[in-house]
Amino acid sequence: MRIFSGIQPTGQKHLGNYIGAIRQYVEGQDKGDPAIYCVVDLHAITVPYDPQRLRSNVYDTAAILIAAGLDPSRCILFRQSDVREHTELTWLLSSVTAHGDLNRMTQFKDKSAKQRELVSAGLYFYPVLMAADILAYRADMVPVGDDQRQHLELARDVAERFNERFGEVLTVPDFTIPEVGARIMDLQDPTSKMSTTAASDAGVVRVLDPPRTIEKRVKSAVTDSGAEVRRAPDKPGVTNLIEILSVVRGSTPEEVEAEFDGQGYGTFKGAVAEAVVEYLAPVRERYEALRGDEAKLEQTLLDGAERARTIAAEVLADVRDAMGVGPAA
Ligand code: AQP
Repeated sequence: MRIFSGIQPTGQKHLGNYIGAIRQYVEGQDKGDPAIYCVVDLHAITVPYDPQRLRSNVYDTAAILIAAGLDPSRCILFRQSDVREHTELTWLLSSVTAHGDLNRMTQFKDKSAKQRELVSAGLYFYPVLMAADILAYRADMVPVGDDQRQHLELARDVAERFNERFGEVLTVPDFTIPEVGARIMDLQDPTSKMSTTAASDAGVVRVLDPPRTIEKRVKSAVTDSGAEVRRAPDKPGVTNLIEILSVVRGSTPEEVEAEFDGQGYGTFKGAVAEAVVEYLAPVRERYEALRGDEAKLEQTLLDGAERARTIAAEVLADVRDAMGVGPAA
């Protein structure tokens, strides 16, 4: 089974990225044939960004992934822009992507509403580039968080439409969304997902935050006026904390509810804070060591790109041939 997923080099990754996606990447690396993970710098340029920081953010993200447990000798880890087949395939796939489908993408609607100056065409085309990322490797399985569901459905539609029109060239990918922790919510506004571009940092825990910051943010998480530690639609804050604790402990939400039955929110939040600090501490320590050696990170990404390109180039040749683009094969 071929696994593929991409992650943006935007700032520091947060607990939602870690639980929803990075954790799945690590679990998948020995199941994938191969497992391919990509730091998607070309996606990051669709909103305003600092060119000086983009390269360094790519190293930050690569170091977080390796610190989390990705082993570049057991998977392929690379930078998206190093494999130019992604951009060519984006254009080729645009001819089988429905304009109306792109208009329906909620991420585009949300992100374009936040732009003060330019809403770039790149932001609109983001889902086509994402489809190309996946389809360039004939990926069978894509691990993502819940917010990417709509983009994944689009990638499937694009592959199906391509195959109907040009023959069975592309693999229609499935996606895996974790049962628990697919949508980690903002600690201060638990009706919104934890997000890189949140208006305030107060509800966001970053993977590299110092223990004291994590503790403070978790302990001041918004809960509700009740006192029961149980999941319910009208208790989004407590539900979110129960999910977080069950993931970081490797237990079930039911076990967490049973353990804290009859105890107040204070005790519960203290336990969540402690568990999250413990969960992220080894990642932060390993990160510090890895991030110091930029040349090694660069070499890792280049080696990964070379391996990725071998696969993508073959798929591109098949796509061009099927579409009648370029000389006959
Ligand atoms: N809150 C979340 N809970 C669970 N999974 C999440 N993901 C993102 N937020 C949550 C998953 O993380 C992976 C990488 O996401 P990305 O590359 O889109 O990274 P990002 O843009 O820095 O993360 P955000 O927070 O999603 O940024 P905004 O909200 O600003 O666009 C994906 O698999 C995603 O599902």
